[in-house]
Amino acid sequence: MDNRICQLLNITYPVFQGAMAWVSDGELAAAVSNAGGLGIIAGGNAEASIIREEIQKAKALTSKPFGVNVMLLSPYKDDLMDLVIEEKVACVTTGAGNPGKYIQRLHEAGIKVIPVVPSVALAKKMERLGADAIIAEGNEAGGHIGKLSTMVLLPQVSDAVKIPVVGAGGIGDYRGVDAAFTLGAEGVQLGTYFIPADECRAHFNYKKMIMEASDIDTTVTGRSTGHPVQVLRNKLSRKFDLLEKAQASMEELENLGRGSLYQSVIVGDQDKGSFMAGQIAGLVKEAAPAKVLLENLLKKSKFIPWNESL
Ligand code: TUI
Repeated sequence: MDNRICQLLNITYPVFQGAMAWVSDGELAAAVSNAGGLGIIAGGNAEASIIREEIQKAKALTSKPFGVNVMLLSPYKDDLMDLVIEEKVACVTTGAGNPGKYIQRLHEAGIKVIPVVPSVALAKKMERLGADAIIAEGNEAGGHIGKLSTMVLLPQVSDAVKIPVVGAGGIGDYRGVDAAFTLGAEGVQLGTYFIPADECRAHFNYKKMIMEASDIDTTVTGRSTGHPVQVLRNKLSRKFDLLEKAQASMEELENLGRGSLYQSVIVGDQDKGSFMAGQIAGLVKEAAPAKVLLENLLKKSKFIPWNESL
């Protein structure tokens, strides 16, 4: 495909599997990369030794490029940056902060740097500091979100920078893909869409909750903490709401959140888990191998045609 994201990363389709803490491990990332997209291992809040194993798993499962996401609120972010340089991964995406101080070192190691940005200002700053591309993620996305929706963020970011822009947040089928391209994107990133993938480790209850979600089943918790997080509504999200309305302390809210991703992704506890998901969950109905999900995403797309022979 004549596409700058494909050329930059040496991939077949400009489709990223968004990083999801605990969910996107080496196996899911390798499956998406093998299908021609870019799989991304989520660093989350994990220690470097855990992510090293996932990188090695991915390397054993694919010879195609894949990425690692470094979440910049992680206490282990510096260790993870050292790790990706040592392991020479193809690409690093970042979230929840400004990765400026790492860009030069990553480039010296031959690693492409693609930060997630929630605003035009940060997009311009990232371009100035040498980012290879950026991901403009709207607040339809799951997990930690910015202020603006994809519909308004993407065209403004696309106009503001010359580097290629990947659209994210709210994409769940070929219409979303083509809408993102119409708004100026040269690639797309989807997270929630890949949760039901056969190669995805998420507990069956998590997959089922995504596939059974309706249009209004997500909510945003944590607004009062300055770190809003989009999740499926459940007992835990309602507890969060109540605590926030009662103006609970940061410490109380942190205590409630602690371990909640382990509870959702690994244990599958529908009450105690934090089931991070994008607003598009209501459209996500299909469980299949990642390759089939990618084919079904693209086969009707006018902008990223699926190629049967690849
Ligand atoms: O990072 C994400 N999604 C995430 S991170 C995460 S872990 C977490 N859990 C609880 C609270 C906070 C984080 C779960 N999901 N998406 C990318 C993203 N980046 N969304 C928003 C941003 C962002 C926000 C501010 C990027 C840069 C930024 O810059 C601020 C600055 O320092 O200039």
